[in-house]
Amino acid sequence: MKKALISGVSGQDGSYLAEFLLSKGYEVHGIIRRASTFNTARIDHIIVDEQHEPGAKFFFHYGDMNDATSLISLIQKILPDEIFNLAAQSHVRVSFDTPEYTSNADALGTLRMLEAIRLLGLSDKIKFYQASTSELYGRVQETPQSEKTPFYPRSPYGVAKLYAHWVTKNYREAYNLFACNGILFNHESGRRGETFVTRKITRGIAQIKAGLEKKIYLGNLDAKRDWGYAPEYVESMWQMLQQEKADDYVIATGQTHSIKEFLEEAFKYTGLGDWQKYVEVDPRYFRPSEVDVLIGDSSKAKEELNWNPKIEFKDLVKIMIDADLRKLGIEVPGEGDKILQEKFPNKWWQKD
Ligand code: NAP
Ligand code: G4F
Repeated sequence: MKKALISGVSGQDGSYLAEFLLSKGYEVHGIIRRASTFNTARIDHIIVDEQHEPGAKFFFHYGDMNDATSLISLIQKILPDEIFNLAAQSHVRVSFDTPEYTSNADALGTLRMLEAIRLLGLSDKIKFYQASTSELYGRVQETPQSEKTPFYPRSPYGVAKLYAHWVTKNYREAYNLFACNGILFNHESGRRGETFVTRKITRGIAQIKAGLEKKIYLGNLDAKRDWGYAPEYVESMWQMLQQEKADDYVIATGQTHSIKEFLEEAFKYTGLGDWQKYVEVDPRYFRPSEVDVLIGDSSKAKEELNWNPKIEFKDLVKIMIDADLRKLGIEVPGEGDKILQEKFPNKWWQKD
């Protein structure tokens, strides 16, 4: 049985990836950091009471990207076949407020993980996945962005992830570690963090419908993103580590839409009418330097990994709205559910 170690297992991607690997028969170990409140809501359904049961396949461990010893001892104890490094301070706006913390966790944290593998003499035994990002393209140097496009990050988060990207590549070249960078464009779901723009909108709409809120306060509505569906994106992470040779891949839909378009689609779907009645721009959410437009070219992943996303922009909006309405016990239009049933008859994740 293969063993995987996932940092950031309590996050959107980590929780889906854990479920995906369990469906593939892996023994899955996740790193969780200590918090003053419960932070396992996204994985509670896979933890259940099996943690100490014979035959259990999912285990979590306390650790932190800012604590090298915790990473070394976990890797030594678990001896995973594959490590997925997904832990990060992943909020771009917040990285302007906590640049040092973000750099420590996202840049040096990746180095700590790589050094742990090397110092334990496991460079030829472990495969390593790094959660790289389209934020590296920042002020874009060409359109669409591919693995060959030069980087120009625009935030402390982007700069920290640039270091992580290059140090991963360096350990591949210097120590022959099987290490891949997945350059993933934005991907969303019902599990998306509540302060990212798509989820802020879909959750805000559900709250308005429930009579709990009257308005949604947002920042720059003109930015454009290449948004895909998270479960499909985590599958690509695993696919990268199953190749003959380690490499870097862009994962994207190849379509781009503005925040305004997201609002239009979302309000139309829920029948609330004109979004402008419910949305106010609050400059607090502007960024000191913005990434205006991202659109990815994932032809390499299509060709080499056979990775083809099924969920398009309009589907994604409906899936996310259905999920947020359901969470508040409100009647769900159900088109999102139908799309999921049609496109993923054998879906491996248990909740959206
Ligand atoms: P997320 O929901 O914010 O999850 C981040 C995870 O990292 C959480 O489990 C968080 O723990 C953990 N974490 C944060 N700081 C940590 C630390 N110091 N030590 C240990 N764990 C820590 O992010 P996501 O959307 O799943 O993204 C996963 C990864 O992909 C991130 O590295 C992100 O930067 C990258 N990425 C995301 C996207 C996207 O569109 N989603 C695109 C490209 C790249 P808590 O639950 O305790 O906060
Ligand atoms: O949803 P966002 O915060 O995502 P962003 O900045 O693109 O970053 C996400 O995707 C990256 C991949 O490219 C990941 F690496 C990163 O970890 C994260 O998952 O913002 C998207 C856009 C931005 O242009 C932002 O200015 O939406 C704009 N926006 C407008 N109003 C807002 C808001 N963003 C947030 N978070 N909150 C707002 O109220």
